[in-house]
Amino acid sequence: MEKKETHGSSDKWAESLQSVFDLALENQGPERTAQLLNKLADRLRASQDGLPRGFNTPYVNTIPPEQQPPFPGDWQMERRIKSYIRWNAMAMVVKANSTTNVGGHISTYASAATLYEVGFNHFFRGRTGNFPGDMVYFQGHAAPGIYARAFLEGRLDEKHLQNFRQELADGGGLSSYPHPYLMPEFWQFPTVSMGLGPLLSIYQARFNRYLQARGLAKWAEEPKVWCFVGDGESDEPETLGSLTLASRENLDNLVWVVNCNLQRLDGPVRGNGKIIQELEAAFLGAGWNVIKVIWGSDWDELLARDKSGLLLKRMGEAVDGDYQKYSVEPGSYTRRHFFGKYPELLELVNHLTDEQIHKLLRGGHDTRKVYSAYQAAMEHKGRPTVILAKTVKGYGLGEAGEGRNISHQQKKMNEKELREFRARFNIPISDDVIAETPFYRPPADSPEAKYLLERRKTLGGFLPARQVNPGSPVLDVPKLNFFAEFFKGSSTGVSTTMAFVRLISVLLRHKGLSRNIVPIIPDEARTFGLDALFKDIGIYSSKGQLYDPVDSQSLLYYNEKKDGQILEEGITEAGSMASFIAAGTSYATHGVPMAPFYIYYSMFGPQRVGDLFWLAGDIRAKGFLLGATSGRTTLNGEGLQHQDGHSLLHAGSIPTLLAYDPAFAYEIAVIVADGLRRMYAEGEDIFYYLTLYNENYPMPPMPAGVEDGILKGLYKFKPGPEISLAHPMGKGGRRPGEGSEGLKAHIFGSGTIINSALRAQEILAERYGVSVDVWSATSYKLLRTDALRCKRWNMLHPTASPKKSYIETLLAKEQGAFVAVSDYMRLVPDQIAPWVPGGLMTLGTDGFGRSDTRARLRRFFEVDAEFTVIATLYALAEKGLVEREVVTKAIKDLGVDPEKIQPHIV
Ligand SMILES: Cc1ncc(C[n+]2csc(CCOP(=O)(O)OP(=O)(O)O)c2C)c(N)n1
Ligand SMILES: [Mg+2]
Repeated sequence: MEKKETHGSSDKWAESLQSVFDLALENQGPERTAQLLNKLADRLRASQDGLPRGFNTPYVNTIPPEQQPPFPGDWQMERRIKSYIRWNAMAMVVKANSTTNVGGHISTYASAATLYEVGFNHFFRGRTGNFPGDMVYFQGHAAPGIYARAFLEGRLDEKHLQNFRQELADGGGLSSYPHPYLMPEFWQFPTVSMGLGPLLSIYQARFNRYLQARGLAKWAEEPKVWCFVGDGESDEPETLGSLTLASRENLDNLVWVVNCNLQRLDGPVRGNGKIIQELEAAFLGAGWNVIKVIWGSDWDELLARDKSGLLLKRMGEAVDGDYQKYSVEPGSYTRRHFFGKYPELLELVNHLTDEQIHKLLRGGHDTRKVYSAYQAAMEHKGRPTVILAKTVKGYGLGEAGEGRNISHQQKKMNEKELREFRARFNIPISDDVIAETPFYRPPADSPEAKYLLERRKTLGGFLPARQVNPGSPVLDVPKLNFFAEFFKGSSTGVSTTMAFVRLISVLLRHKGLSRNIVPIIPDEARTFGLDALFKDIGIYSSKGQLYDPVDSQSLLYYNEKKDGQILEEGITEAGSMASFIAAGTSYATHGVPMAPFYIYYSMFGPQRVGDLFWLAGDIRAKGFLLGATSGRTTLNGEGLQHQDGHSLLHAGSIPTLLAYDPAFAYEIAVIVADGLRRMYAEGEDIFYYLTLYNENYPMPPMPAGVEDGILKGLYKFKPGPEISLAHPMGKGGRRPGEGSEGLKAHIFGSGTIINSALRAQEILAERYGVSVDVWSATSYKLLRTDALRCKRWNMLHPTASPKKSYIETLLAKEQGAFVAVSDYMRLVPDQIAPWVPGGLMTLGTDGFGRSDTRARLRRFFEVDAEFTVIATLYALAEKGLVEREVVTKAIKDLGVDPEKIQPHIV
């Protein structure tokens, strides 16, 4: 009785507050009313410590039962199909681990099965005609479930499943996770490096809009980008880092489903809190449409009878650690500890047995609840949607790992556990074979097989499927002579960065290619001089330009346009890489090849977002990465954090990335022209990394016949002079009786530091009587790869006539000492040392950078002309070709302090 009164009076309170609210709204307007409400809410929070500060709604489903749309499918049929998939997903992991220890995950898919199956049966659309298909980012560790479905669909056979995680087995196998590089006709998006899938999905959805705005993609219905995210994965900064881009850009073509099974690998995601509430606040704050799917249908009736709001209160009180426990313990535990906290709640569940309490479903396992959420997400306009679905990790595994902290690592099941699993999901497998965990596929003429295929047919075909149509347009790429102006050279000083900017503006005038170029910049256009493009091609902005830019009178004004071509990403190298990847894979995802040119501070490339570089290789992205302000000594003034002397090592580690360190404008032109040809005319799945420097110097004309050498990594740029034997050093330096030919050496220079080599060439000729050939080493990585290829072949064909690598052939007849100098660590040129006749003396910029001028930095790092001279003389002395005293004298003459600090610390 008393309870009723309280309840009744709280209704009255609600009515009074409502009428005051209505009055305020009418008289004061929405803005002032909001201010007043905020003030009051602040007072309330101040008086009640612990009240959520952010945006939160109660811990119940966002969509009340009365607003659920009717479920259009046959849910029992779908349950059976899902059960078979569950079984096969489990069986493939258990089987693989019965004979090997290759690992795999059972519990992730077990918790997500309904989330995926509702998508497969009702929402995910395949590629048809102009429609590129919905783009679905599957949680990497859920891969067994996706394979198991493809098996039921008849796309994979038993052999594939049998060889899960055994790709090198006879006949091939399935890759552990989604890797387009390994399964190029199946997986579209790599996701297993957690956080990257969510980030990529935002930029993919944005890139879809970009393509459409520029008239490069047309579709009757817009594809949706679906991204499945782990609740533990939400701790990765990449996951939540770009949420506001999605809302700012009104990406209602984007749907995230966060599988909130409350667990990650080691234990609970938020044992002492609630991950769903925490994420809700973050997403609402970021402007997303949030749909919570917490409770299954069984709870509807309980909530409807909860007039006092106590159940709601209890739901809000219990923390995730409690909820995890309820999934593991029997129903009696939940009755006692969850409902039992308030006697009224015990009454509420009086009619339920312990078994029924244990089976009260979580929202993410309820097909109808999940369907309602997806349908609402499909219909939502104006904002991206996130669905926060509560599930149980390892759902259905029972004692083998349901809800347990070890669930994630569970890979084996004993016979008893297998029997329980079979019984729970009604899998038609007999006792005599169950221990072998056989796969089960319903016969082709069974209602399940027909239903499954019919659903996919209606939705436009299978998924995931990566398709590169042989007929998809290749680009009309420019021929080499299109770049003629770069081959002439220029007497005025320009940097390779300026040369590149010039090159891209020339490319933007090429009829066949111009529209497909995507310049990408993370707020550095003005640093690199790319602001010259603002006016001509504009910066993409879905809103156009709603204001008059302050610099509208200037030539380089900040020009935003709805069909702008530049992706100016702001200060996010990760976001820019995500755009690079979306653009660089557009040939596959959209059948529209795009050529991204992403230019950035080289130090903030692979060092900052290296995993995205790696992923770009996996996903077979094409395009050009341009590490500008490259080199440890060329970027003067900046210092330790900005001066890059090692990105070429990172780049060298990515198998399909061609890494170049060009010195001259014509080299850039040759490399870009060939890259465009290989990627966009020949269809090779490779991408390019070029260093660009910001030091100005005259660009020489291209010597004849060097194109091949530029592309392969080394060519002779400037042969040394004939040295008269009358030169004082000609005799004085050389050891007596060492023959009559002049002293000879070779210096390999890269990037801007080739100038140290060229100055050293002069000094060595004039003062020391050494004739030096200066070579431009454009790619040590490519030289090494080629040399290794030959060496390996020779090892495996020991009696055949040995193959000679490019570098060996090139240097076979060269005499004297070999020295390499670059603005990168010594390890970069050291890569080719084994194939250089007589070894390679390397100079490089090992160590932390410093703020200073170029000249001082080069002396400090020992890559200036003087050090190059000393190194060359020393290399000659080591070969016994000059006296050691000559080196000592040079050190003195050239003003080098032999006791100077060594930049390389350890
Ligand atoms: C960047 C990165 N760090 C660590 C891992 C290793 N890892 C794989 S799964 C996992 C736990 C996943 O938890 P959650 O995101 O909640 O997914 P669930 O399996 O629970 O659905 C971890 C730590 C990874 N794959 N990527
Ligand atoms: Mg989890």
